[in-house]
Amino acid sequence: MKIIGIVDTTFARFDMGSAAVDEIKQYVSARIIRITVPGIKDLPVASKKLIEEQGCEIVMALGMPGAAEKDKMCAHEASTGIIQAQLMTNTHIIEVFVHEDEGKDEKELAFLMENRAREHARNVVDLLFKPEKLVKQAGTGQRQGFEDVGSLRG
Ligand code: RDL
Ligand code: RDL
Ligand code: RDL
Repeated sequence: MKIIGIVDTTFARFDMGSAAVDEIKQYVSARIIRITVPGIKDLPVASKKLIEEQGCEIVMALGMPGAAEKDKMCAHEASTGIIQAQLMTNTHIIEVFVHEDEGKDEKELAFLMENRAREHARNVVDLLFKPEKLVKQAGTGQRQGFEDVGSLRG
């Protein structure tokens, strides 16, 4: 059975990990290993450990960069670390970040965090089980959370 890793953070203000696990379970039976770390800068090594020590074939790294300038710097550093962990392990780590200032209020932020987690969970399922489904969506302006923007017309 394929193993999917889920890492999320206690810093985030919505339980994105649970949304991702719930979504994956609706589509496939895979073994899911979930861990939670304090913040986004802890995601790269946690993801790498899931791949190298627990045999995960793909990992979702979910987190919420805060709205302050230092949080955006932190998000860039975390992102760079996640990319480095992917290159070191030759394995996808799907980064699911929702910036705290992407929602106009708490309700919209919660909506976005849940829906981006669920939509990327479906990307993870497709990457692992049906990569040809993503090829069919090439160039279609997919977004996660809010509405898709679509292909160019003209
Ligand atoms: O290793 C412990 C912490 O340094 C680590 O958990 C950081 O990711 C925590 N953190 C910050 O220090 C910060 O300035 C976070 C943010 N901003 C942030 O915006 N989002 C986080 N963590 O998830
Ligand atoms: O690993 C899953 C996603 O994090 C990854 O696919 C990102 O490349 C998606 N992405 C962003 O998160 C973003 O903030 C993209 C953009 N901006 C962008 O401008 N163009 C993209 N992806 O192709
Ligand atoms: O153009 C509006 C948004 O698409 C843009 O602000 C994106 O950068 C928002 N975004 C992130 O900031 C991010 O860290 C997105 C993702 N991750 C993502 O994974 N998928 C998105 N947007 O559609």
